Amino acid sequence: MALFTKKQELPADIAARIPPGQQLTVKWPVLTYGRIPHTDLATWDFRVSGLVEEPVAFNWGEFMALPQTRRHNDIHCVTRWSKLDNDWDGVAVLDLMKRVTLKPEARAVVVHAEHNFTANLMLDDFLRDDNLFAHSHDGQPLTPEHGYPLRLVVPHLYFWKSVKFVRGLEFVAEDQPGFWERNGYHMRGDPWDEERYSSWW
Ligand SMILES: Nc1nc2c(c(=O)[nH]1)N[C@H]1C(S)=C(S)[C@@H](COP(=O)(O)O)O[C@H]1N2
Ligand SMILES: [Mo]
Repeated sequence: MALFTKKQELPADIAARIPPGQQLTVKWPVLTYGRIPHTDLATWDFRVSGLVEEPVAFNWGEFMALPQTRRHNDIHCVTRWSKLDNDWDGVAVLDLMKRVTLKPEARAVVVHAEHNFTANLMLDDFLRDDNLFAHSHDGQPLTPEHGYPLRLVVPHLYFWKSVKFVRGLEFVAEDQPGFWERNGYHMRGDPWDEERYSSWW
C-alpha cells in the first residue's frame, strides 16, 4: 500500500474523516524537535502548577494508579498526514483533573515536556472527555520516538498539541504560545478549519 493516500482515492466514509489538505497514512511518521529523551521512570515526575489551589506532583507509580482508560480516535498532523483508528491507553485528562482545583482566573494551560518543549491550550480544548495522557498505542507501550513514557493526546486539534514526553501542566490566566506556536504555528490548530499557521507568519 502507498505511504500516503489522497482523499479522492478513498471510499467516501473514510474520506469524510480526513480534514481538508490532509492525506491518509497507514504508517506513523515521527516528528520530534531535537533529541529523543532517555527517561528513567524512577526519577520521572509529573507536576501541576500555576493557577491551582495547591500544586500537585505524581511519581510514575502514582500517575499509573489513576483510573486507566482507553480512547479511540483519528489524528491529524499539520505536515498533512492523518492516521485513523488509533487506540490509546492511559489516564483521561478529566480523571487527572479530579485531583486538581483550578483557581477561577485559570483560562489556559501550558503543557510541559522534556527538553523545555511546551504547547498551549485553552481550557475549553484541554478539559475534554476525548483527551488523555497515553502510555500505550494500539496495545503497545509508546516507543521512545512517539513519546515514551507518556504523551498527551488531543485528537480534535493538530497533533503538535499532543505533547510527547509530557512532564507537567502549568495553568495560566492568558493563552501564551508554546514551542511551535512561537515558531509560526497557529495558537489553536483546528484541522477542520485548517488553522495551520498564524496569520502574522
Ligand atoms: N515533546 C514533544 N512533543 C511533540 C513534538 C516535539 O517535538 N516534542 N512534536 C509535535 C508534533 S509537531 C507532532 S506532529 C507530534 C508527532 O507525534 P509522533 O512523532 O508520535 O507522530 O508530536 C508533537 N509533540
Ligand atoms: Mo507536527
